[in-house]
Amino acid sequence: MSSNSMKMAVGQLGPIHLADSREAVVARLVSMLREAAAGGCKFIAFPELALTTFFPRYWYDDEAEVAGFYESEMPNAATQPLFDEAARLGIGFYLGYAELTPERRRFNTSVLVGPDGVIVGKYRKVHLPGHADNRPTLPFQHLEKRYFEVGDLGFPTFASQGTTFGMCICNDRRWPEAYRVLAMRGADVVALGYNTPSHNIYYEEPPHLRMFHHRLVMQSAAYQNCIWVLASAKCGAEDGFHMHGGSCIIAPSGEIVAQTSSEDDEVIQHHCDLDLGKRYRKTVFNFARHRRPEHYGLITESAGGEQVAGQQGGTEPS
Ligand code: CDV
Repeated sequence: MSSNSMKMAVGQLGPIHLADSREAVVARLVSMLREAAAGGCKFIAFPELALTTFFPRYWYDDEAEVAGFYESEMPNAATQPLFDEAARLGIGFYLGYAELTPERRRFNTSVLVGPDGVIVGKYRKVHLPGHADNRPTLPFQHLEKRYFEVGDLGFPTFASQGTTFGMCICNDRRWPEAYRVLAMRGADVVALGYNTPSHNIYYEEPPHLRMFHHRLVMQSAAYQNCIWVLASAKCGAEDGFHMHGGSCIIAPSGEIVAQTSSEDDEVIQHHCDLDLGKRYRKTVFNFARHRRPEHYGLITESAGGEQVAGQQGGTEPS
């Protein structure tokens, strides 16, 4: 183990039901924070939208009803005990929540908090899945495109606790561009939270593929970008709507080194060697030596999905 190591944790949340209060959820987060600190951890990653149920599954006609899911300040009265306890114990954390800005803009947001209990940085989810229109015939909805704007902060990284952190949120983890930008900005650790329904409402999908794809994207991203990935689920059945667990810590080798075994509140921990990624960065993934950005322009010029110049063969739509 190199001297440049940090014990880090993932704090998975079991279900949060509509009737559960912020205060009750924060008490659960504080309890996991204490468990991680008692184990010697200096950082813990919590889930996406960690303070409420996954409300984008519900259509609300009445804006006033939706308003109750957002935080207009962070920390606030309900979450202050988590920030205070982090400062008392000297442990940093990642927390996802629904953000309402002073301009009444709404984002799916995460914050990185230092071991002094002060916010170091903020990220707003870029890859919003789902739909914006009402589809009442579905078994449940996925209305992130209705309830949030696309994040406007890009993919920033933050120096904290002797390393460099990046953040992404749930569906972002399926997109290689997110991790690549974070790695190019020097991220050693990427913290991410998620709420992933077990049932795919858009097409028939064997249930085992949900977990397979979840791990596949993060393990390959960890290796290809020489980063630690801390992935934290909110899972189990929220008022009957099931979301998968599978929270894990992934090394820059792409290997899962710790994973949860329940679909409830659970803390996993690992001594992370923060120099491990450097081995790959100096060799197989030495970006400066081997990347060829002159051939990647299309990635930022176009979203894809349409015919593009230079495409060869099979150009007729079938
Ligand atoms: N909260 C999410 O972003 N969930 C998506 C689902 C809809 C596939 C995910 O990528 O897990």
